[in-house]
Amino acid sequence: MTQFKSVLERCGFKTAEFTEGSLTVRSPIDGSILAQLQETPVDSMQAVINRSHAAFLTWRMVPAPVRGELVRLWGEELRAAKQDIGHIVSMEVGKIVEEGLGEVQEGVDICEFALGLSRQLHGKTIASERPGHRIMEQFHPLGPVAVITAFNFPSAVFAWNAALALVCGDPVIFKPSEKAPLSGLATFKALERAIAKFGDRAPEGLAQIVVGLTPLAEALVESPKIPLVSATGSTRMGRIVGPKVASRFGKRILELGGNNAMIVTPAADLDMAVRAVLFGAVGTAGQRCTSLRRVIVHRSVKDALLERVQKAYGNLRIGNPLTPGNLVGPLIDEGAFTAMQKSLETAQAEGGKLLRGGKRVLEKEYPKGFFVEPAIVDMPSQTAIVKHETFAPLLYVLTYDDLEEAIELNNDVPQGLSSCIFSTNMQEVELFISQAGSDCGMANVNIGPNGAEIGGAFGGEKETGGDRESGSDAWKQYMRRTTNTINFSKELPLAQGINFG
Ligand code: UN1
Repeated sequence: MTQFKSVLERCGFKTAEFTEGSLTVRSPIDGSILAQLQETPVDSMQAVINRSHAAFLTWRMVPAPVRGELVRLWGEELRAAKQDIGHIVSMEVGKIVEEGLGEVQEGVDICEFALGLSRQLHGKTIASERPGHRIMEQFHPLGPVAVITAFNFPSAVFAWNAALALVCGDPVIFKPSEKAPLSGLATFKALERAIAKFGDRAPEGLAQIVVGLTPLAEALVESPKIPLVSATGSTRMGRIVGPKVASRFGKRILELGGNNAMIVTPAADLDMAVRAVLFGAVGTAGQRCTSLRRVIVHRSVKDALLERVQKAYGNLRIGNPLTPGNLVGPLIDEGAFTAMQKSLETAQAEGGKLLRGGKRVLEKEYPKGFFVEPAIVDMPSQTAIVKHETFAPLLYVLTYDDLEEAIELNNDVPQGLSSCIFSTNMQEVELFISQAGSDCGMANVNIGPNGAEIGGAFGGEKETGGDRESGSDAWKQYMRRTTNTINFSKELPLAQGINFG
């Protein structure tokens, strides 16, 4: 515990900040109290939002490449604090050390991406049909951006959003999950240090964090002064946030549930597929929105694949995520464990055969830690429970005979985040990534559904929300586009050939 205190202190926490508040933060490893955080009063939210708006009026006038300098500094701070923030992520969320560090690395990467982007926020020049006219578009800063994140990526998802928002000229208000506010705070404090180094070019209130429960998020979602709300979490949450933001004509980025599948064809390299199944279904204890939930395997290779997968599962080390060599940490809380048990029961009632796993382990050592054996269930068909996202290491196996059928199964779920195919047959691969193939936001070939790089656009279709964040041109959502038609002739011709008097 004293060691953890010194990690927090190195990350910039003052003792009173993590010892005197009303919000209890516990470690999922052993249930111990990590911090008592002060909560942001709900009645201060209007002031927070007003400060952000005032900061916007200054920040939008700072040239974008200068704004890029701020995210460069943030990236440096994250690099320097990588071990400490990664450790906090492990303690607070139960990720193994490698994955805690990987999460901070995503923050570093997006800062570098955003730095380059700060010189490339450009629109197009478009040919006009009228003589002596030119059409061009500009991207202008949008306004304050609210970033509401989930427990499972408490550091990276804030960084994805904030790095882009800041170079785009937008202030940010961050509401981390109440289940993992410490990792968010540590990431935010790195940004504060960068802002301090950046100096008075950064207006007061450029980046703010609010710590507490749902009413804080509600204030952000409902405020017409927040033109963009970026929210990551469950589909249930998205169904509340989406319509509320839409009713005031705000923009939103929703990153909701996933139900990600892997198709394994007779032409697959099975060794590679097994490794991808392992990281996909078991990594982060199955608590990524991109975690592998379904394997759709060709009947002819099913036994061979399952034999190898089961063998690999047998070698998994479950335990304290801070101990090197352990690959599976605890679930976030008891609720997650109960939900997994319920899904396992339902799956078996729907005809599934439990091949292995599902039991709670290490109960004696960690009476308050919910460690579980990753489960595999062989399903006779894609029943109701398989279409439901269970946020735990629970993998369903489905069998197919021809590829069209496998693609149909891949698509026949309400969620549309990520998907993948393992095949060395180019016809199978091309079909899977074609318009007649996977309907997901991400369709991978010979890699698993999870662990995306920040360079690509991240997000999915259907109940996943339909939006994109991180790389590619996701930045455009953090800006407003103006189309400018400029007449440099001495005439006033109308478009569409209209003659008006
Ligand atoms: C999430 O689970 O909310 O692709 C995000 C991945 C990570 C991000 C996951 N880069 O698995």
